[in-house]
Amino acid sequence: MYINSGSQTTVFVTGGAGFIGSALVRHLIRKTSASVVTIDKLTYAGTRASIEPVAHSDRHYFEQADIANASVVNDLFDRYDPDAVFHLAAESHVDRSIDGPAAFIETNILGSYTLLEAAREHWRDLESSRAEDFRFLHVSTDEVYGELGDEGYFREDTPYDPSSPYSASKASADHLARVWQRTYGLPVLVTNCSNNYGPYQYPEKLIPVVILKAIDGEPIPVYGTGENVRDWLYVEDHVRALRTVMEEGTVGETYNIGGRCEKQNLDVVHAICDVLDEEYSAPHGNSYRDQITFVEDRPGHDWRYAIDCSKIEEELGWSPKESFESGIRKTVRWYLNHRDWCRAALDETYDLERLGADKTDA
Ligand code: NAD
Ligand code: TDX
Repeated sequence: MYINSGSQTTVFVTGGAGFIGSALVRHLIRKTSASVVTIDKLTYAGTRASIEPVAHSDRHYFEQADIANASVVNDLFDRYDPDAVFHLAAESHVDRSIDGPAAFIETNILGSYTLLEAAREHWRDLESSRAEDFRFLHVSTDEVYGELGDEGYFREDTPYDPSSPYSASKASADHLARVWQRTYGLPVLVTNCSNNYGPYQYPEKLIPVVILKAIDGEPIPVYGTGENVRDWLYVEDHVRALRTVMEEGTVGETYNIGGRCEKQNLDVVHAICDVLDEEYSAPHGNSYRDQITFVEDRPGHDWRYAIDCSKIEEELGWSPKESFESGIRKTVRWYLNHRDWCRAALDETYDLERLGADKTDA
């Protein structure tokens, strides 16, 4: 399925007003000739400001819609007649899933089911060459595999063993997506990716929380001992991987995507503080590292994630390009230069306080 094929291609991006989705929408508008329909409910995590850079394009359409609403979703398939779906819409924050799992079940499981059914109905009615080219890319996470000890890597055949309501809901959706291919023949592909970072990430995840807490002069919260390990991937590298899998991937297959960039949380926090010390020195002249504060651990906190991404590297020729050092510098600079975007993202319901644990320990 080639997005820049001779005829005009129309793609859906669910969750296109979120962090990764908006990076994908910006990429597709700037680097391809496709028409792009962003479908997003605009929860707390989504904002049209993140797709504003491409909003002027006459190939971009925005639809505020809930993927769990079957009649609305069916109507979108009828009206736009898409050739492909990138499915990213989700409730995505582990800590929020601990406080309130219901929205995760509704969007990640029921929403994915609703979208798969609508896509199946649409695909069944396509004429044969378009039906053959149609693709549904279900975007998921490495968290479905559970946690690793100090050794080993997640591979595509690693058994699922989720630890949080978030990862259990994503695992459930992954199973549904694969089954819609095996049972009904819908041309589904699945990707499981490691932790992303970069511009436009909602300030509830580790990296934007650390940047904003640091420059606000607040304690920087590190869960537990700070020794948990994540495998970090710059968001633009993820977007390239998604396009590669959409265009070159084999239907029915799963591709793990990772940064080959394992870091302990404390090392990530130190790296951010060091860039800030260089680029935005604190008024008191101390290092931002002085603000690091160890707080109560996350319940069910997975110890280590690390992706073996050799399948996508060897079969599809993708590999991560951005180094952590340059990616984190770009990210810190972006947040420093986009305080308005950050302010707009925060409100009376959430203002960088601790989530997913007893509030008295924040
Ligand atoms: P995000 O929270 O920044 O964005 C999610 C978007 O989905 C938001 O714009 C939100 O408004 C929208 N949305 C939520 N519920 C919806 C619904 N019912 N209908 C329509 N839209 C809805 O998330 P993200 O970090 O960009 O993650 C995108 C996808 O990638 C998710 O599926 C996530 O599980 C997956 N993923 C994320 C990471 C990561 O590190 N952030 C890593 C691997 C996989
Ligand atoms: O304030 C914090 N302090 C802290 O120490 C926060 C928000 C997090 N942490 C720790 C917990 C994790 O070990 O940092 C690590 C990263 O935490 P998050 O940014 O919440 O990400 P994580 O839980 O690893 O999940 C992310 O990667 C996989 C995304 O949020 C998921 O959507 C994705 O699927």
